[in-house]
Amino acid sequence: MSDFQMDYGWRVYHPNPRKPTFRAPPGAVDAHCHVFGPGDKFPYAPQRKYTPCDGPKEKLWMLRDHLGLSRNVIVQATCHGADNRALVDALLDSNGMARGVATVTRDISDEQLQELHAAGVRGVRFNFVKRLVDKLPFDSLEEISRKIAPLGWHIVIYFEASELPELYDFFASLPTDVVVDHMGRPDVSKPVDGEEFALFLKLLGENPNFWCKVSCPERLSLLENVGYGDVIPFARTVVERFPDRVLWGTDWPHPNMTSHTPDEGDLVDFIPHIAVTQELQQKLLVDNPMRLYWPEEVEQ
Ligand code: 0GY
Repeated sequence: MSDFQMDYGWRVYHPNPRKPTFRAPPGAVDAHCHVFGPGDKFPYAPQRKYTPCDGPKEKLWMLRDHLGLSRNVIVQATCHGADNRALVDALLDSNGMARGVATVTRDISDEQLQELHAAGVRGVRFNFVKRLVDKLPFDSLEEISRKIAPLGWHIVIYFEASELPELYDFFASLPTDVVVDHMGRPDVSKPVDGEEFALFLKLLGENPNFWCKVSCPERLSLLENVGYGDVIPFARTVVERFPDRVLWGTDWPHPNMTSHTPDEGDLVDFIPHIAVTQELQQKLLVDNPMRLYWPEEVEQ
């Protein structure tokens, strides 16, 4: 029994997601998901902004198989701070079928970075979403960027669309590959060809080192049904304009969702609406994530 009590109103992930209709191509990667705890083994960080339900690795592997996917990229969530033990534990249990994105502090040593690399970590995450983290100074992030660059790692950034004008130059200055979570969280009530999303497309267009996760329609949609139709034009635009730099993920176990409990079957069935040909689906689900996370298995 864990000492941690999940927050009041926290939505536990779906107990019984349906089998998707869409069959992912062989070797498909869920490139954005998390493990939470379990809290009695891997305590949540004292400075966390929320206490989740446990989301252990065994459940993640079961979900992967149920959805017809093959691999995972596990992203360190803020509730674990810079304590990557639950992440590393999952990576080591994955038989090489999971890679990780860690959170680190500026004082991390080269030896600690090497240990994370050996476990399967290939990137760090910088989080700019104010409800999730206290602000970190740019010089700290720059120092971390310099330390991880020689390992060939990339930086995952998470921010809200309204923050992009202020962060744009900093992002463009990052020295590694950069992966944007959830399309930079567009406000999908605004037009897809409007000013706000244009700035995001400009960021991707001007910086060939930038990749984008076309993930989280369940977070971005303002509709009550789960087809997430209002997100489709945004995700489809990114997939069609940058087919070789897009990734997809479930975001299991869906931290901080309040509107509904996503069924991952619906999330998989969203894919053919945003990647409408087999060629685009192959790039989104297999070729791109393999190039970024398992390059040694890909013929260059
Ligand atoms: C996500 C989204 C969220 C949370 C985190 O690290 C986190 O705590 O990323 C969110 O609340 O929007 O990608 O998991």
